[in-house]
Amino acid sequence: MFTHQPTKRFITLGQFIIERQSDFQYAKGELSRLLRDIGIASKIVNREVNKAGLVDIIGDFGVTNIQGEDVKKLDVYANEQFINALRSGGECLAIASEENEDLVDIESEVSKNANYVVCIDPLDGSSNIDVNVNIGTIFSIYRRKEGMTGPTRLEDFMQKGTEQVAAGYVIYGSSTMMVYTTGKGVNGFTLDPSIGEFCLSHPDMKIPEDGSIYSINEGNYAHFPRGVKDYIKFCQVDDKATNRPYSTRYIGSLVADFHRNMIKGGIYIYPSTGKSPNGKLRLLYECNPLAFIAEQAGGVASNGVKRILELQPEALHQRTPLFIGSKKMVAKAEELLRNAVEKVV
Ligand code: AHM
Ligand code: MG
Repeated sequence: MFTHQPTKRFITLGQFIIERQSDFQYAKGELSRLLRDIGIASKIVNREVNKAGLVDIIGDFGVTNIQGEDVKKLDVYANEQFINALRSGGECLAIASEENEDLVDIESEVSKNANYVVCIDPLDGSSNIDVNVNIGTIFSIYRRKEGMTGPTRLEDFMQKGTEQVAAGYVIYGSSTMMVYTTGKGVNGFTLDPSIGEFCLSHPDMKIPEDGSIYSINEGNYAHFPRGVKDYIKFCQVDDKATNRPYSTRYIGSLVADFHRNMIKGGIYIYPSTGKSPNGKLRLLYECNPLAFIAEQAGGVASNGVKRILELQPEALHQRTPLFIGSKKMVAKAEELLRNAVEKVV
């Protein structure tokens, strides 16, 4: 006898965003449309990332971005896609992008009444583009500051991470995923290439409280502060009871390292170094969005002393050290940093 098996219901990103719209206090659909626009642009970027080895789209573009790094063609392409999507969507007033020194003002008729600004790293992990290793997109969304009218100003972007209304990342990997939060937990969507839709695959993501993976570029060891060196030694000690030595995993793409640690438990560190006292990573479009996601998933993000989300931004491309991931691991790193400072005093 034939018994009807109910088919498992697929929830697409678009459906999910609409279902959850009322979670958000300004539930007018504007934020939903912004997230949808970012989702669409990321599918276009994904298509190009996937054929990066086939067409002449990889390789240096021949210009240097404001961070002094070589810009790859794909970075430029991704930047344009996200800006275009946000421009035509009508909900975004201005964008702060890793690829643009100044704010990108969206001067379009459709967006003149928009209420949101977006910070974005369109293609993070750029050194991995030409070697077929995971790269990602990171984004953060803020509502314009209360009472601000007229053209966008820098102040619209100088808001603490605690003010983010949404943040997320896209990982272009063995499969492509979008993970985001609007402050009510974290959900992950995997792109089903057969239907061209992101489908809910990782509902209510949680970072394990503890882990046994540490991710840091140990090549810079000699330049690390004492406390970071102490933490690395702690990770390497043989101690069965605490699962040590931990494993080291470092892809060199923040999104990929963070995503793995989200799922398996772990810590990602980019500390200050002798050469770069504020580390390498940017507060607005790398650290704040991932810190929001980490906290929403039960993890922690700090600059070693203070919660990332409470840092007051002072410049668009400001950098900060980052310690992010499983609660217990970040707490231990902070403890050793404190101890090292006390020893010196
Ligand atoms: P990018 O935005 O220019 O790609 O730089 C950020 C990347 C992160 O994805 C990654 O974690 C880090 O830089 C790697 O830096 P390093 O090569 O110094 O370890
Ligand atoms: Mg980056």
